[in-house]
Amino acid sequence: MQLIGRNLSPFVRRTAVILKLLDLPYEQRGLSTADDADEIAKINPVVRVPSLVLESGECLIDSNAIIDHLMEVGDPDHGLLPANGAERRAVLHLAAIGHGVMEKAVASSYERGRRPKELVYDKWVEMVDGQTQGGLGALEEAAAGGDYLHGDHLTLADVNAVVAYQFVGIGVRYLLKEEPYPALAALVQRCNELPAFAETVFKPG
Ligand SMILES: N[C@@H](CCC(=O)N[C@@H](CS)C(=O)NCC(=O)O)C(=O)O
Repeated sequence: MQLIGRNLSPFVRRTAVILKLLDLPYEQRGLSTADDADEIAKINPVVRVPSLVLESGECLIDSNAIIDHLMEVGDPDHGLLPANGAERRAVLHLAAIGHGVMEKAVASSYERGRRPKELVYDKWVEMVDGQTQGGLGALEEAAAGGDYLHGDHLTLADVNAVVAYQFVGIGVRYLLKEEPYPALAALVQRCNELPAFAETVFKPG
């Protein structure tokens, strides 16, 4: 399988973490939407990352669809995502908050980083930063309740939370300045001792 995109993207990184946690072999093609739009367009008409090209040649786009497939083929015991019922809903709920934090943090960094300064809409930045903080606050509350966000082992919820927090540390660093999410920061530190997280940390250059 070929994963398209760089781990700077939280959506790409969370996909890479899941691939590694499930021991699914893959190679990564580190294309960036800013520099390699023409190449990415050949794979995904919406020109976004991640995409996952399967051995069959099929191409999956969007990290949610990709991870849905990876769980189907690689997580038969439902370790990362419970099979059904309240447990599954709880993990998906927390995972969606983590994914939402990624989306809002990416929106904030695009608004500030990709526009000429005079065209940055400060009110919009304030709004998406507030949404990012709202999500991080909810994840902090869940992280403060135990070693994992939900239950007694690592799930998709933890993967998303860790990747989202670390992306905020890159793209919206000022939101973490006074270390306002200590339990989440501790979860990040613990998870980063696992190879799946450590090996996917974005390294510029
Ligand atoms: N919902 C998508 C979001 C993917 C996404 O926004 N990726 C960013 C990179 S961080 C991207 O491709 N941005 C370029 C664009 O949207 O134009 C997912 O979960 O995969």
